[in-house]
Amino acid sequence: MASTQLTLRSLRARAVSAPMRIQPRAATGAIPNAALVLVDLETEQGITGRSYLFAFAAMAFKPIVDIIHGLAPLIVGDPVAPLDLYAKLRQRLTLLDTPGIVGLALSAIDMCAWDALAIAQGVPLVTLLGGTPRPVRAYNSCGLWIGDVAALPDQASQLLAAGNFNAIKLRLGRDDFAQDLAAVRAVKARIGDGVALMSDFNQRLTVNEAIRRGRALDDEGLTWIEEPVRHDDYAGCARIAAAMKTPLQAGENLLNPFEMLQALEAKAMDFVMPDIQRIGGVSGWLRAAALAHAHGMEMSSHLFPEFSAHLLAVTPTCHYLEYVDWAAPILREPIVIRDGHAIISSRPGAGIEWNEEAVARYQVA
Ligand code: SMN
Ligand code: MG
Repeated sequence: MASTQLTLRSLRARAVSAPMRIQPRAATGAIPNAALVLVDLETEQGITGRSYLFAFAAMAFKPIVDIIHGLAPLIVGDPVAPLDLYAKLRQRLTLLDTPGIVGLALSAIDMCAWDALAIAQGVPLVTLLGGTPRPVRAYNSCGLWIGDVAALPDQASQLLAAGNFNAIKLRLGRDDFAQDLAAVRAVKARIGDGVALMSDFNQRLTVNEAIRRGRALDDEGLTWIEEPVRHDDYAGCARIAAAMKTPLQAGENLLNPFEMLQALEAKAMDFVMPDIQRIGGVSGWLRAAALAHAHGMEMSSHLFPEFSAHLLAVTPTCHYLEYVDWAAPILREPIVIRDGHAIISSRPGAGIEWNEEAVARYQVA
């Protein structure tokens, strides 16, 4: 039986500002709401593919929405074939180039296209990609932000209990390293050695300071130290990775698989964690996964737990899914965590369906 070819009819992007249960405060500053752009790719056949992007700040809403709507006329009437759509748009955008907001838009279109294809086949995305739905090990990344150290142990216990997690992430990068160290020790004392504790500096340090802090943290039992310095300083990252025993984790800012290859070749990290909206959607992720495999390197995800669960399930060096609940308020069925693992639902596609009532409540003009 020949399957129906999908034809792209329209792209629709909407901005929503959703509430967060625990307000993030990384070394980069506070994030008051989840600034999301919801994308619907409609087909002539009535199937809709869906994805969302993190705009991170309200000021980015309009440019992202405008770019997505501006790209639509270039591909309306085309087959919903993600690699072809990307190749066509990439060629048309060569003079503008594609990092930044344009790249986010291309990733969103790619994710929507794969979602639509999986829905058309009536299978979860992971199945279309050649895998099977399976639980994916996750860490809870919804808290332990920069703030009062005394409050961290109780929050760590709460984060572990919500979903029976066995891994959580602590944010570091305070001006005073003594406070960072106190935070690590306070959380470790509460959770014990059987629980994985990740940490993230959000690019806050210089290379010398990162080496100093990294060595001082080496015997504290951290699973990884993430983004100690500017993400694109591959030589600096390589020096830091070589100087500490704790694995250096990075990758959320890699803009495509080519950048990832350069970072891998520069030995800029020990673990890698691409972000689906930057690395190039589902298609970019699969290419990145092949690179991580070739380098024998553990690969984790960054945000987007819904799509990332499907992708990690077909990633040869699958390590950890980063769990955040930031899109949960606007999703009909938020991803479920059971026994510290993300559960891939059996519904067709990537599992993104909007709770339209909530979307109407949080939509930004
Ligand atoms: C992060 C992501 C989103 C907001 C703040 C911090 C962080 C992570 O870099 O890895 O989760
Ligand atoms: Mg990070």
